[in-house]
Amino acid sequence: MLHRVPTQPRPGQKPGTSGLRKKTREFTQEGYLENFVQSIFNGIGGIQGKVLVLGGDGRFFNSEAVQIILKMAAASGAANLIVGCDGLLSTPAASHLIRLHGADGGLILSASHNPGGIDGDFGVKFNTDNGGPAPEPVTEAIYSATQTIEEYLIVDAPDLDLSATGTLYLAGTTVTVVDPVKDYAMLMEQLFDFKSIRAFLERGFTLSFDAMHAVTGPYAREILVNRLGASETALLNATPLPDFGGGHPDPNPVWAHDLVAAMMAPDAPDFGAASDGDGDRNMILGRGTYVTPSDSLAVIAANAHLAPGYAKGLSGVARSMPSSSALDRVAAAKGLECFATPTGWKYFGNLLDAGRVSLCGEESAGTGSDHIREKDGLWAVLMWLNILAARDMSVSEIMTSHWRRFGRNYYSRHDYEEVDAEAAALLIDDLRSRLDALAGAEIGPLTVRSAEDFSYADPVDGSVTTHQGIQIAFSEGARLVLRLSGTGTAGATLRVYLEQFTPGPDGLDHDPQDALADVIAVCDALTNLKARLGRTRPDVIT
Ligand code: VG1
Ligand code: CO
Repeated sequence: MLHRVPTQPRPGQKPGTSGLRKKTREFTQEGYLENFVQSIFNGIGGIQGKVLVLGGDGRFFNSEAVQIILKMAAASGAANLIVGCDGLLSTPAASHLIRLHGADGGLILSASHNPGGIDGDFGVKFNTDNGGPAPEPVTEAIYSATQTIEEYLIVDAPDLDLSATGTLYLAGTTVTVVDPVKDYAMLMEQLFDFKSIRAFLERGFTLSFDAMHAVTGPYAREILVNRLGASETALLNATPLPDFGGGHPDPNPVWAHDLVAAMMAPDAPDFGAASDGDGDRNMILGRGTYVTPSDSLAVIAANAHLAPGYAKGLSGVARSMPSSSALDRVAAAKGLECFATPTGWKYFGNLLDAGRVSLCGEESAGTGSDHIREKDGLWAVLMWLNILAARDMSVSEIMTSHWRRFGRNYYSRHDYEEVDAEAAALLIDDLRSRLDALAGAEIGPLTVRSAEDFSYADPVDGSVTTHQGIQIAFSEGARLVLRLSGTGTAGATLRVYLEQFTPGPDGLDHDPQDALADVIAVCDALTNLKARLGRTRPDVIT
């Protein structure tokens, strides 16, 4: 039975950096999810006869949302929904399935690294037929559909049993329930030298992987334990939980502190890693060593050819603008084109599709390649294991040799979370209005070389995206970036990105916060941000 349910637009259903994220209690309100999902269908010109991939990171409301979306897709005439068993799919696995099946797109249910549970966050992302996050014109069309919606369509049917793989039918729609892990694991086996990684582990190289009670647990078990022979005890928090065990499933030194503490101990494993809620982020550690995501990207750029899937070299590389310039140094040495894009994976899509780049990454712990169109947490872990096995070195040896060769880009991000949205917007506007006057200014120990409100002209389709963060470069090799987060669900989050280059060979082993002291002080002097935001220190330092 098809129902046409009258509805009214809900304010604020505007996708941010990565999909629509709201408090779970808002998403679970009668009709809220339905409005947004119908607006996705309407915004992309309907889904009659289309094939869509569907799954999520298992957070609270995942199962209910999957059932609702299946019934709505059937009501709107979708030909086929490909859904992970129990409604689970990591973001990278969903991206892969879209490409593998030539689907028209996919819906991924996740608020990524944001906490889950009834008092946490929920989210919905729409990916297009290239497997990547919907680009801006598509999210704009979806947003505008949310503002005019009058009804949504849903069939009245019992919930489907998604606990086993197989084919089910819902009205005229075929629902294919797939193993969420298998195809993804096969793809990883094609890209990396599993034989040499397995042998490396057999020789005694030890590792620890923290799935943070999120979606990568089953993926890590299949790949690291079953296929690569790591011990089951190498997996931490590998059972997905609807509230991620009460934690933030964000793989950084603050939220994955247990793993980081364990990795700093003298008896630590050789290698440590973690992934986020939906499996697209990664954190890389060695015994006594934390690798910043920007450095990890640079190391991968320098060594990717050691993995079979990348043996012929990279076509080009890209990083988000706030990410450190460590990547640029490797690119210059290798003669590779290097792009700086706005924050958010959607901006890499055109470059990847056009073959201009085959590796990209963000300072927020996202790294990936042209194998899919999303960042990919376990991919980064396997890339590191492949590099370590091929070079037979420790993580800290790799980092030291990398810095000796390329110099070190000290880097840190300071986040001021849930601050007053108006005060944060004013702070940015104020700084923006002073940018022209800043060039050449001496502020404390640093001299401004350039100051801009970052805008990006896509080299493939020429589209221009403006206001993507304030970027100030200093003659002394320092850089400061400020922007407002587009993934938060309460107040505003101001992100301050800090960078200082040191060419070496001396001065390569400072504490990053010390090495960044000048640019931190200059940021305070320029913005007076602590007073303006009423804070004494950042909430999160990564
Ligand atoms: C953050 C990160 C950004 C990342 C985005 C989605 O966005 O900074 O680099 O692409 O999250 O990641 P923002 O606007 O809050 O800075 V995921 O793993 O949370 O989907
Ligand atoms: Co994520």
